[in-house]
Amino acid sequence: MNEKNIDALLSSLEQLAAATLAALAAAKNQHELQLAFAAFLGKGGDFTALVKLTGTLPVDERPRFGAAINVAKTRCEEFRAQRQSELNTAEISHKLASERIDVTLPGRRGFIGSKHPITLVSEEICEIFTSLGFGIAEGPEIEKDFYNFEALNMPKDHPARDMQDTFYISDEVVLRTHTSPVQIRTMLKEKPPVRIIAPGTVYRRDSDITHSPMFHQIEGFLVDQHVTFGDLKGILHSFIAQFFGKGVNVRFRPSFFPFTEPSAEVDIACVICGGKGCRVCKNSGWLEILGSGMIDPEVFKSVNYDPEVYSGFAFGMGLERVAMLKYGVSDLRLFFENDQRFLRQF
Ligand code: 2NM
Repeated sequence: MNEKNIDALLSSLEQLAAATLAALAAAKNQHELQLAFAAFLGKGGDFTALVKLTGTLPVDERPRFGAAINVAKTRCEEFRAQRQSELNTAEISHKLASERIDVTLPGRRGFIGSKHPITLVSEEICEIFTSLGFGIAEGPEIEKDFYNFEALNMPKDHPARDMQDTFYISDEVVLRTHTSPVQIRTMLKEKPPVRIIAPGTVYRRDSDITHSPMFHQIEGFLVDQHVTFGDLKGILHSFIAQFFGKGVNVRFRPSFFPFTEPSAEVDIACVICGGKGCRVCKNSGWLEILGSGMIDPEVFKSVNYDPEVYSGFAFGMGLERVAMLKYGVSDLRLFFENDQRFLRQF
Protein backbone atom coordinates (compact mmCIF):
# COMPACT_ATOMS: atom_id res chain seq x y z
CA MET A 1 0.00 0.00 0.00
CA ASN A 2 1.07 3.51 -0.81
CA GLU A 3 2.41 5.30 2.24
CA LYS A 4 0.59 8.61 2.73
CA ASN A 5 2.30 11.82 3.45
CA ILE A 6 1.88 12.81 7.08
CA ASP A 7 1.65 16.47 6.16
CA ALA A 8 -1.33 15.82 3.91
CA LEU A 9 -3.12 13.90 6.71
CA LEU A 10 -2.32 16.60 9.27
CA SER A 11 -3.80 19.23 7.01
CA SER A 12 -6.96 17.12 6.46
CA LEU A 13 -7.22 16.78 10.22
CA GLU A 14 -6.96 20.52 10.68
CA GLN A 15 -9.67 21.14 8.10
CA LEU A 16 -11.89 18.53 9.68
CA ALA A 17 -11.44 20.06 13.15
CA ALA A 18 -12.29 23.49 11.80
CA ALA A 19 -15.42 22.16 10.05
CA THR A 20 -16.47 20.35 13.20
CA LEU A 21 -16.06 23.44 15.35
CA ALA A 22 -18.00 25.50 12.84
CA ALA A 23 -20.86 22.99 12.74
CA LEU A 24 -21.01 22.86 16.56
CA ALA A 25 -21.02 26.64 16.70
CA ALA A 26 -23.83 26.85 14.14
CA ALA A 27 -26.18 24.44 16.02
CA LYS A 28 -29.20 26.43 17.20
CA ASN A 29 -30.53 23.91 19.73
CA GLN A 30 -29.68 20.69 21.59
CA HIS A 31 -30.97 18.53 18.77
CA GLU A 32 -28.90 20.21 16.07
CA LEU A 33 -25.87 20.02 18.35
CA GLN A 34 -26.40 16.31 18.77
CA LEU A 35 -26.62 15.83 14.98
CA ALA A 36 -23.46 17.83 14.29
CA PHE A 37 -21.52 15.93 16.92
CA ALA A 38 -22.62 12.58 15.49
CA ALA A 39 -21.65 13.58 11.93
CA PHE A 40 -18.05 14.32 12.87
CA LEU A 41 -17.19 12.47 16.05
CA GLY A 42 -19.76 9.64 16.12
CA LYS A 43 -19.20 6.04 15.13
CA GLY A 44 -19.60 6.52 11.36
CA GLY A 45 -18.33 10.13 11.52
CA ASP A 46 -15.51 11.78 9.57
CA PHE A 47 -13.06 11.66 12.49
CA THR A 48 -13.42 7.94 12.74
CA ALA A 49 -12.68 7.62 9.04
CA LEU A 50 -9.54 9.70 9.42
CA VAL A 51 -8.32 7.65 12.40
CA LYS A 52 -8.48 4.56 10.19
CA LEU A 53 -5.95 6.13 7.86
CA THR A 54 -3.29 6.05 10.63
CA GLY A 55 -2.39 2.55 9.44
CA THR A 56 -1.31 3.91 6.05
CA LEU A 57 1.48 6.02 7.58
CA PRO A 58 5.01 4.76 8.10
CA VAL A 59 5.24 3.17 11.56
CA ASP A 60 7.51 5.84 13.05
CA GLU A 61 5.15 8.64 12.05
CA ARG A 62 2.00 7.09 13.44
CA PRO A 63 2.44 8.31 17.06
CA ARG A 64 2.70 11.91 15.94
CA PHE A 65 -0.45 11.65 13.88
CA GLY A 66 -2.26 9.82 16.71
CA ALA A 67 -1.32 12.60 19.16
CA ALA A 68 -2.58 15.25 16.74
CA ILE A 69 -5.90 13.40 16.37
CA ASN A 70 -6.32 13.26 20.17
CA VAL A 71 -5.66 16.98 20.52
CA ALA A 72 -8.17 17.83 17.79
CA LYS A 73 -10.77 15.46 19.17
CA THR A 74 -10.43 16.77 22.71
CA ARG A 75 -10.81 20.31 21.49
CA CYS A 76 -13.96 19.44 19.60
CA GLU A 77 -15.41 17.53 22.55
CA GLU A 78 -14.69 20.36 24.95
CA PHE A 79 -16.32 22.81 22.58
CA ARG A 80 -19.34 20.56 22.33
CA ALA A 81 -19.69 20.57 26.12
CA GLN A 82 -19.40 24.34 26.18
CA ARG A 83 -22.03 24.76 23.46
CA GLN A 84 -24.34 22.36 25.23
CA SER A 85 -24.24 24.38 28.42
CA GLU A 86 -24.70 27.63 26.47
CA LEU A 87 -27.75 26.27 24.66
CA ASN A 88 -29.13 24.96 27.97
CA THR A 89 -28.86 28.35 29.59
CA ALA A 90 -30.43 30.01 26.57
CA GLU A 91 -33.37 27.61 26.60
CA ILE A 92 -34.02 28.16 30.30
CA SER A 93 -33.82 31.95 29.93
CA HIS A 94 -36.22 31.80 27.00
CA LYS A 95 -38.67 29.71 29.06
CA LEU A 96 -38.45 32.05 32.01
CA ALA A 97 -39.03 35.05 29.78
CA SER A 98 -42.01 33.60 27.89
CA GLU A 99 -43.81 31.56 30.61
CA ARG A 100 -46.17 33.41 32.89
CA ILE A 101 -47.20 31.61 36.08
CA ASP A 102 -50.16 33.23 37.78
CA VAL A 103 -49.52 32.56 41.45
CA THR A 104 -52.85 34.21 42.34
CA LEU A 105 -54.91 31.47 40.64
CA PRO A 106 -56.99 29.47 43.16
CA GLY A 107 -55.71 25.92 43.78
CA ARG A 108 -57.46 22.86 42.40
CA ARG A 109 -60.04 21.61 44.85
CA GLY A 110 -59.54 18.12 46.27
CA PHE A 111 -62.41 15.68 45.66
CA ILE A 112 -64.67 15.34 48.67
CA GLY A 113 -66.66 12.09 48.76
CA SER A 114 -69.99 11.51 50.43
CA LYS A 115 -71.78 8.60 52.07
CA HIS A 116 -73.72 6.22 49.85
CA PRO A 117 -77.50 6.61 50.26
CA ILE A 118 -77.76 3.01 51.50
CA THR A 119 -75.19 3.82 54.20
CA LEU A 120 -77.16 6.94 55.10
CA VAL A 121 -80.49 5.14 55.61
CA SER A 122 -78.75 2.28 57.43
CA GLU A 123 -77.13 4.73 59.86
CA GLU A 124 -80.36 6.63 60.38
CA ILE A 125 -82.37 3.48 61.08
CA CYS A 126 -79.68 2.15 63.44
CA GLU A 127 -79.79 5.45 65.32
CA ILE A 128 -83.57 5.31 65.74
CA PHE A 129 -83.50 1.74 67.07
CA THR A 130 -80.51 2.48 69.29
CA SER A 131 -82.55 5.28 70.86
CA LEU A 132 -85.29 2.69 71.49
CA GLY A 133 -82.83 0.52 73.43
CA PHE A 134 -81.71 -1.90 70.71
CA GLY A 135 -78.12 -3.02 70.29
CA ILE A 136 -76.45 -3.51 66.89
CA ALA A 137 -75.07 -6.91 65.85
CA GLU A 138 -73.33 -8.16 62.72
CA GLY A 139 -72.50 -11.58 61.34
CA PRO A 140 -70.91 -13.38 58.39
CA GLU A 141 -72.28 -13.02 54.83
CA ILE A 142 -71.13 -16.57 54.08
CA GLU A 143 -73.33 -18.56 56.38
CA LYS A 144 -74.09 -22.16 57.38
CA ASP A 145 -77.35 -23.60 56.08
CA PHE A 146 -78.33 -24.17 59.71
CA TYR A 147 -78.23 -20.48 60.71
CA ASN A 148 -79.72 -19.18 57.46
CA PHE A 149 -82.53 -21.74 57.00
CA GLU A 150 -82.79 -24.72 59.35
CA ALA A 151 -82.93 -22.79 62.66
CA LEU A 152 -85.49 -20.42 61.13
CA ASN A 153 -88.04 -23.19 60.62
CA MET A 154 -87.09 -23.68 56.97
CA PRO A 155 -86.07 -27.34 56.73
CA LYS A 156 -84.43 -28.70 53.56
CA ASP A 157 -86.95 -29.26 50.74
CA HIS A 158 -89.45 -26.94 52.43
CA PRO A 159 -91.28 -24.88 49.76
CA ALA A 160 -90.50 -21.67 51.69
CA ARG A 161 -86.89 -22.05 50.51
CA ASP A 162 -87.94 -21.42 46.90
CA MET A 163 -88.57 -17.74 47.68
CA GLN A 164 -85.06 -17.38 49.08
CA ASP A 165 -82.98 -19.33 46.60
CA THR A 166 -79.36 -18.29 46.94
CA PHE A 167 -75.76 -18.89 45.94
CA TYR A 168 -74.35 -22.14 47.33
CA ILE A 169 -70.72 -22.39 48.38
CA SER A 170 -71.35 -26.06 49.17
CA ASP A 171 -74.34 -28.18 50.27
CA GLU A 172 -74.12 -26.73 53.77
CA VAL A 173 -72.67 -23.25 53.15
CA VAL A 174 -74.57 -20.40 51.46
CA LEU A 175 -74.52 -16.66 50.93
CA ARG A 176 -77.05 -15.49 53.54
CA THR A 177 -80.47 -14.56 52.15
CA HIS A 178 -81.36 -12.30 55.09
CA THR A 179 -79.66 -11.09 58.27
CA SER A 180 -81.83 -13.40 60.44
CA PRO A 181 -78.86 -15.75 61.04
CA VAL A 182 -77.41 -12.90 63.12
CA GLN A 183 -80.51 -13.18 65.36
CA ILE A 184 -80.02 -16.94 65.66
CA ARG A 185 -76.34 -16.49 66.59
CA THR A 186 -77.30 -13.82 69.14
CA MET A 187 -79.93 -16.03 70.78
CA LEU A 188 -77.51 -18.97 70.94
CA LYS A 189 -75.00 -16.73 72.76
CA GLU A 190 -77.27 -14.70 75.04
CA LYS A 191 -80.21 -15.28 77.40
CA PRO A 192 -83.33 -13.06 77.26
CA PRO A 193 -84.02 -10.22 77.53
CA VAL A 194 -82.37 -9.43 74.17
CA ARG A 195 -83.09 -6.71 71.66
CA ILE A 196 -80.85 -6.33 68.65
CA ILE A 197 -80.94 -4.97 65.13
CA ALA A 198 -78.81 -6.51 62.41
CA PRO A 199 -77.88 -4.40 59.35
CA GLY A 200 -76.01 -5.92 56.44
CA THR A 201 -75.58 -7.21 52.91
CA VAL A 202 -77.67 -10.18 51.79
CA TYR A 203 -77.96 -12.27 48.61
CA ARG A 204 -80.72 -13.95 46.64
CA ARG A 205 -81.03 -15.63 43.26
CA ASP A 206 -83.13 -12.77 41.96
CA SER A 207 -82.34 -10.27 39.23
CA ASP A 208 -84.73 -7.95 37.43
CA ILE A 209 -85.60 -4.22 37.45
CA THR A 210 -86.79 -4.35 41.07
CA HIS A 211 -84.47 -7.08 42.41
CA SER A 212 -80.70 -7.17 42.72
CA PRO A 213 -78.85 -10.42 43.57
CA MET A 214 -77.07 -8.43 46.28
CA PHE A 215 -78.96 -6.00 48.46
CA HIS A 216 -79.14 -4.69 52.02
CA GLN A 217 -81.38 -5.32 54.97
CA ILE A 218 -81.98 -4.33 58.51
CA GLU A 219 -83.72 -6.87 60.67
CA GLY A 220 -84.46 -6.61 64.34
CA PHE A 221 -85.88 -8.67 67.15
CA LEU A 222 -86.79 -8.50 70.81
CA VAL A 223 -87.28 -11.41 73.21
CA ASP A 224 -88.39 -11.28 76.83
CA GLN A 225 -91.19 -12.58 79.06
CA HIS A 226 -94.68 -11.31 78.19
CA VAL A 227 -93.78 -9.67 74.87
CA THR A 228 -96.95 -9.11 72.81
CA PHE A 229 -98.00 -8.11 69.31
CA GLY A 230 -98.89 -4.76 70.89
CA ASP A 231 -95.20 -4.24 71.72
CA LEU A 232 -94.33 -4.96 68.08
CA LYS A 233 -96.89 -2.39 66.89
CA GLY A 234 -95.64 0.21 69.35
CA ILE A 235 -92.00 -0.14 68.32
CA LEU A 236 -92.73 -0.13 64.59
CA HIS A 237 -95.12 2.84 64.85
CA SER A 238 -92.43 4.74 66.72
CA PHE A 239 -89.81 3.83 64.09
CA ILE A 240 -92.03 4.83 61.16
CA ALA A 241 -92.96 8.16 62.77
CA GLN A 242 -89.27 8.99 63.26
CA PHE A 243 -88.10 7.80 59.86
CA PHE A 244 -90.95 8.79 57.51
CA GLY A 245 -92.48 11.58 59.62
CA LYS A 246 -95.13 11.94 62.31
CA GLY A 247 -98.70 11.39 61.22
CA VAL A 248 -97.90 8.98 58.37
CA ASN A 249 -100.70 6.40 58.23
CA VAL A 250 -99.65 2.82 59.04
CA ARG A 251 -101.47 -0.47 58.56
CA PHE A 252 -100.69 -4.05 59.55
CA ARG A 253 -101.80 -6.69 57.04
CA PRO A 254 -101.81 -10.46 57.74
CA SER A 255 -99.02 -12.36 56.00
CA PHE A 256 -96.87 -15.47 56.31
CA PHE A 257 -93.24 -16.10 57.20
CA PRO A 258 -91.90 -19.50 58.24
CA PHE A 259 -90.17 -17.95 61.28
CA THR A 260 -93.02 -15.85 62.69
CA GLU A 261 -96.60 -16.67 63.78
CA PRO A 262 -98.69 -14.60 63.41
CA SER A 263 -96.97 -12.58 60.70
CA ALA A 264 -97.79 -9.17 59.32
CA GLU A 265 -96.75 -6.97 56.45
CA VAL A 266 -96.49 -3.31 57.42
CA ASP A 267 -97.61 -0.64 54.94
CA ILE A 268 -97.42 3.14 55.09
CA ALA A 269 -99.59 5.60 53.19
CA CYS A 270 -97.91 6.26 49.85
CA VAL A 271 -95.28 8.97 50.31
CA ILE A 272 -95.67 10.01 46.67
CA CYS A 273 -99.46 10.54 46.40
CA GLY A 274 -100.40 10.66 50.10
CA GLY A 275 -102.75 7.70 49.69
CA LYS A 276 -104.78 8.84 46.69
CA GLY A 277 -103.24 6.26 44.39
CA CYS A 278 -100.41 6.60 41.86
CA ARG A 279 -97.94 4.62 39.75
CA VAL A 280 -95.53 4.02 42.65
CA CYS A 281 -98.19 2.48 44.95
CA LYS A 282 -99.90 0.79 41.99
CA ASN A 283 -103.05 2.78 42.77
CA SER A 284 -103.48 1.11 46.17
CA GLY A 285 -102.49 4.19 48.17
CA TRP A 286 -100.18 1.99 50.31
CA LEU A 287 -96.50 1.07 50.24
CA GLU A 288 -95.15 -2.11 51.80
CA ILE A 289 -92.03 -1.34 53.84
CA LEU A 290 -91.61 -4.03 56.50
CA GLY A 291 -92.23 -7.69 57.25
CA SER A 292 -92.82 -8.63 60.85
CA GLY A 293 -94.35 -11.06 63.31
CA MET A 294 -94.17 -12.90 66.61
CA ILE A 295 -91.20 -15.28 66.62
CA ASP A 296 -92.37 -18.85 65.96
CA PRO A 297 -91.98 -21.31 68.90
CA GLU A 298 -90.08 -23.60 66.47
CA VAL A 299 -87.34 -20.92 66.19
CA PHE A 300 -87.11 -20.68 70.00
CA LYS A 301 -86.70 -24.47 70.20
CA SER A 302 -83.71 -24.42 67.84
CA VAL A 303 -81.91 -21.88 70.06
CA ASN A 304 -82.92 -23.53 73.35
CA TYR A 305 -85.24 -20.74 74.49
CA ASP A 306 -88.33 -22.10 76.33
CA PRO A 307 -91.38 -20.97 74.28
CA GLU A 308 -93.56 -21.39 77.40
CA VAL A 309 -91.51 -18.75 79.20
CA TYR A 310 -90.43 -16.33 76.46
CA SER A 311 -92.04 -14.58 73.57
CA GLY A 312 -90.71 -12.03 71.11
CA PHE A 313 -91.21 -10.17 67.87
CA ALA A 314 -89.04 -9.69 64.82
CA PHE A 315 -89.12 -7.53 61.71
CA GLY A 316 -87.12 -6.90 58.58
CA MET A 317 -86.85 -4.37 55.77
CA GLY A 318 -84.94 -3.90 52.53
CA LEU A 319 -82.76 -0.80 52.60
CA GLU A 320 -82.82 -0.17 48.84
CA ARG A 321 -86.60 -0.05 48.89
CA VAL A 322 -86.69 2.22 51.94
CA ALA A 323 -84.04 4.52 50.41
CA MET A 324 -85.96 4.70 47.11
CA LEU A 325 -89.10 5.84 48.95
CA LYS A 326 -87.27 8.24 51.24
CA TYR A 327 -85.24 9.95 48.50
CA GLY A 328 -87.62 9.47 45.58
CA VAL A 329 -85.23 7.25 43.58
CA SER A 330 -87.07 5.53 40.72
CA ASP A 331 -84.51 2.95 39.58
CA LEU A 332 -82.93 0.36 41.89
CA ARG A 333 -79.86 0.04 39.66
CA LEU A 334 -78.70 3.57 40.51
CA PHE A 335 -77.59 2.27 43.93
CA PHE A 336 -75.11 -0.15 42.36
CA GLU A 337 -73.75 1.80 39.36
CA ASN A 338 -71.70 4.23 41.50
CA ASP A 339 -72.24 7.12 39.09
CA GLN A 340 -70.90 10.29 40.74
CA ARG A 341 -73.73 12.37 39.27
CA PHE A 342 -76.14 10.25 41.33
CA LEU A 343 -74.09 9.74 44.47
CA ARG A 344 -73.05 13.34 45.02
CA GLN A 345 -76.70 14.34 45.49
CA PHE A 346 -76.81 12.78 48.96
C1 2NM B 1 -88.65 -10.49 58.51
C2 2NM B 1 -90.01 -10.62 58.71
C3 2NM B 1 -90.44 -11.33 59.84
C4 2NM B 1 -87.21 -12.25 61.42
C5 2NM B 1 -87.39 -13.29 62.31
C6 2NM B 1 -86.19 -13.45 62.96
C7 2NM B 1 -85.85 -14.41 64.01
F1 2NM B 1 -84.61 -14.83 63.83
F2 2NM B 1 -85.89 -13.81 65.18
F3 2NM B 1 -86.68 -15.42 64.00
N1 2NM B 1 -85.36 -12.56 62.45
N2 2NM B 1 -85.98 -11.81 61.51
C8 2NM B 1 -88.19 -11.68 60.50
C9 2NM B 1 -89.52 -11.85 60.73
C10 2NM B 1 -87.75 -11.00 59.39
O1 2NM B 1 -88.13 -9.83 57.43
C11 2NM B 1 -88.94 -9.49 56.35
